[in-house]
Amino acid sequence: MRFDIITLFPAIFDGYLTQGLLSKAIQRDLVEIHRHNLRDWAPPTPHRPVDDKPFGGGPGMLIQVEPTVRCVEAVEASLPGESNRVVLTPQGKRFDQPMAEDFANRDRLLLLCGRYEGFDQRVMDILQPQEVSIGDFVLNGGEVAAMVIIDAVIRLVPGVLGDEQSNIDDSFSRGNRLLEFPQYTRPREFRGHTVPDVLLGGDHAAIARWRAEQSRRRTLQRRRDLLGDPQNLEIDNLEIDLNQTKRNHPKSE
Ligand code: JQB
Repeated sequence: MRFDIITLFPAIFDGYLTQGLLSKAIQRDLVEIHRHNLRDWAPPTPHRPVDDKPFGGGPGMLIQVEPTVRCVEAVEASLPGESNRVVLTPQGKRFDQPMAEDFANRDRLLLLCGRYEGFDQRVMDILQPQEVSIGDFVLNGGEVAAMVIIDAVIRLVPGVLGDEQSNIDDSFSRGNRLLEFPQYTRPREFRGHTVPDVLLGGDHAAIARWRAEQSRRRTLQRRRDLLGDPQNLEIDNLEIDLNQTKRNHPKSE
């Protein structure tokens, strides 16, 4: 799988590309990541400008359409086949595990990272990229979001992870997913905090039951929205909070 990243700050990716799973996947030729500095397509004046003030006024600067479109066209002209353009933006469709699965099935992804207040609208009108957001908060640019996308996608590329992970990822993307149960490793006791007895007993059926129950409880309490019918979410959360209050402060009833 090949990623092409268009950015004004290619060095932001340096550490991410040279550590851990991703650097191994690159060494093994399972993943290719190419960065393209948008500034290379700026006018050849001393300051190489790529941004300007918004028409109609308002704060900040926008990335201009001309260098962006020229950059994308130059990158795509150097490669065969489909490119799958994606722009990171707070206005985009929320990134989730099914979208990561979808991206992992493409040969190539072109990630457009903005800065300042984002791109001139004509970048979207002309290039028609898929507009994607990693969540409801405001970042300073698309680079961190692009790393999130790459991180979620490469672990779905065959061979990048050990095969044992694939089942977990599959069930997570199929929609009927639960939060993970708590896990423990050595030591068996630290500062009076012990490992639940059931995990030390060797009764594998009992362990499976305990883990399933923990997953169900956690999901109900923390992420009721994962279980369906978001209409009941507020009411359910209120009831859960009430029950917790009763459990933790029984005298307050
Ligand atoms: C500039 C970005 C995100 C890319 C994702 C997410 O876009 C803006 N609009 C108004 C003010 C500031 C910005 C900053 N900005 C390019 C750019 C933010 C992505 C971004 C994002 N994907 N939050 N923010 N989930």
